[in-house]
Amino acid sequence: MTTERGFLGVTPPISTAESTEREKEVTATLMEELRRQNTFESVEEARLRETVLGRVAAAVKKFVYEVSLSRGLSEAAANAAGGKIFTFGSYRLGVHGPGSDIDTLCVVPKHVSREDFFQKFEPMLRELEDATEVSGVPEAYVPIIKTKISGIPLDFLMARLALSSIPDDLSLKDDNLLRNLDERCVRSLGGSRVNDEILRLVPHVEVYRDSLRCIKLWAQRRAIYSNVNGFLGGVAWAILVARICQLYPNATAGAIVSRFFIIMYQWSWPQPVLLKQIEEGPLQVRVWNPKLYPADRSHRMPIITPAYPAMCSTHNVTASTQMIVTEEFKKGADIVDKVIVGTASWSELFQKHDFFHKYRYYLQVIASTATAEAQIKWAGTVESRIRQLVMKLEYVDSLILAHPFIKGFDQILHCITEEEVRQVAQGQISDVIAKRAKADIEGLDGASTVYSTTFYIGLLIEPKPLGAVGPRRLDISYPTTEFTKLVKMWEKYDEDTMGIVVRNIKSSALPDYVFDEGERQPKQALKRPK
Ligand code: 3AT
Ligand code: MN
Ligand code: MN
Repeated sequence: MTTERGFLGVTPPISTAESTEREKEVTATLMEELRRQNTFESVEEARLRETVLGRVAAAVKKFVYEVSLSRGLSEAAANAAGGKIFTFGSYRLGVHGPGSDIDTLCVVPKHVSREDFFQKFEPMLRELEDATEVSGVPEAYVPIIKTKISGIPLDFLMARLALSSIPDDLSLKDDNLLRNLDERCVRSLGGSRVNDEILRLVPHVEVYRDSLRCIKLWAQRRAIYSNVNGFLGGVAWAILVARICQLYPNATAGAIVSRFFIIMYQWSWPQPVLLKQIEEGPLQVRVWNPKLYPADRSHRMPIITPAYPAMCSTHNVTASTQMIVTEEFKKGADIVDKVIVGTASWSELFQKHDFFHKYRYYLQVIASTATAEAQIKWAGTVESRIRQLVMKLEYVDSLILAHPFIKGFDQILHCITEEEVRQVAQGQISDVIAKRAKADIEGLDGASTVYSTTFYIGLLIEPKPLGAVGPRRLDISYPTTEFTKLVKMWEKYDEDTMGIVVRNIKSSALPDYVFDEGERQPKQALKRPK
């Protein structure tokens, strides 16, 4: 599928050549490696997903029907009101793995409300056979119901259109559908509209899928797959790979992947990555435009979503994360070059990151509370602010790079004294405390459980100037104080139950839990002679 100009994208392709024999060979070995890495689900799981989706589609229709009747519609009108599901996310793109969720948007007619979705549809889901873990978050920025049906995780979003019925052949492509909708509905429609548009804008969906599967696995292994932490999230990776597919419309996946690394390494940021020209539309909402908006001008690696309203999917990238991602593009390019000439295998591309071996100093950001529920929210809030800390650290003299790790580490610690609680919140966790079980503190006076999540930031410090004496002093008190002040400004922050501590540690003080078994070099043992 191409446009009237004969190509997809904002420029003509770089090459329309077919892949060479060698590129076809490496594509075959790439697919073998992706299978070996367990990125594909089984045939049984694929079938189960389809069955589950069939049941979900029927449940949505039943939901719309019942709400319609309760609003006084006739039996016939209630039946005609319809209701349709659209999948998005990795399942829709066809790049999901075993255990991935199915992101599902439920589209309902105008007489069905968001309250109905949480008050009627959510209980209906609970009633479904094999449904477990149904939990709605109506107050979220994008309201969501998370659930598991027959073991398959599903995320449900909801959009109410300004239509009296939702026919089975409805498409969400028309921008005019967004008119007069609630903002939450516009946001909920976004994921699905972006995915559908990407699939329309790539020359060969199969090649695109295989290439994206490879890049997603690589980005996860290299710990640069995360939107909150200032790296690239799923949508951004999906757009980047789609752009390379546009530039080489007849290439096989192995060739696409090899071009991907070199083109992304050499990209002249902040020139944006676009899959099509940015369009205006019917809403009073901002469309990404660096000429008009200073905030958009500050985007370092803009990767723009293709559906109206165009948005930057990489708003969180900082100077540090840009350097890290760029370095990974370079490493990827070198490996793929070797794969093509036959001196390396694809498995090298998927080597685990070396974040916890790379730096001499790390910051620990420790968020803690007294309950599991509070911890999810508090840790999430702290995590979403870590990029602010990274940006402040970038201004510190002699700090070259502040490298945030893409996930936090959760611990549940059972303390028997106030003093222990205090220590744990500070990140001083003795073996005794770490090993204590819940049963050990049951019934003890003054005992309590602490939930903690620790985030890590690697610090790359300029080498000492030649001839300088004494250790280089790194003063990070200002950024860390400012950061703790900032997170405490959260509207639900509670001084009595929520802890936040930032501390600087040497790499030798990293806890064992950040390493896989056998990964840690036995350096510490050497340091402590008996
Ligand atoms: P998985 O295979 O599921 O890991 P995915 O790309 O499908 O990969 P998600 O299910 O996390 O990833 O996200 C799918 C889309 O849902 C991406 C984004 O448009 C939207 N999304 C993800 N997380 C959130 C969130 N917290 N709030 C709103 N939308 C979200
Ligand atoms: Mn998903
Ligand atoms: Mn999801």
